[in-house]
Amino acid sequence: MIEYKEWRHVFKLDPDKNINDEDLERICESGTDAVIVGGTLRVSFDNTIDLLARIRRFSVPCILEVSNVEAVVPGFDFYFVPLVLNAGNEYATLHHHTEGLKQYGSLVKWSEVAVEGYIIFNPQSEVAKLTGAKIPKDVEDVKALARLADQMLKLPIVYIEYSGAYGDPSWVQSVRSVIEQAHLFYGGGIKDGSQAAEMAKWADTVIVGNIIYEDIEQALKTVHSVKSLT
Ligand code: 1GP
Repeated sequence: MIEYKEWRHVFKLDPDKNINDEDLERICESGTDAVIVGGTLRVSFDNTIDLLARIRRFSVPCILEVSNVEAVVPGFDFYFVPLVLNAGNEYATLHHHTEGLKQYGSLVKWSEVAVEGYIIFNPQSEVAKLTGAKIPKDVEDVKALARLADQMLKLPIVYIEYSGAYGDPSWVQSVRSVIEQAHLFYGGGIKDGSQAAEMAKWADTVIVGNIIYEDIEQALKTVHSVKSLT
């Protein structure tokens, strides 16, 4: 069983992006709590299984965030299934989840799966475009979505997704203030240790993605700055 509720810091690697062996080793051996494999575009079975095989040389827990049914690969330690709460197109109907269950429903080990209640904030992000996300306009929108995930749907995880843009810490604080049981992930635009630490004040776990590919040294510094918080 993966104890994701104890994680403070996670790296997210995108199967569609290139990372050399040395950088991958530094990420996996950085002291981060886990590595999530996930992306929005061009995530396939082949590029996902390739990345899993490379990460498996290290002992870090490795989790698949399922982006599409074709890219479901067995052999990960755990699976996160995003459910976009502010989707505005067919993603709001859970059509893709139902199609996935038609193919894999009888095979899934449910003790290895958790659903993430995604709230998408960055309108420029690929995931916002893909899901036609209705971006929260004010703090009341934000709190309502957090309560939808936490209290109405009782999802185990709320994921504040700013992918590609650094978010507003006061909105993360607002989500924190209404959550009663869910574990809170924050991801988006973290470029250095101080930003990671700022979001870690309110989020249970901060997720660091793009900066891995842009500035590996800064990416690595986020681990210590989050882990050294009391
Ligand atoms: C993306 O939340 C993660 O799904 C991390 O975002 O890539 O902007 O760090 P960044």
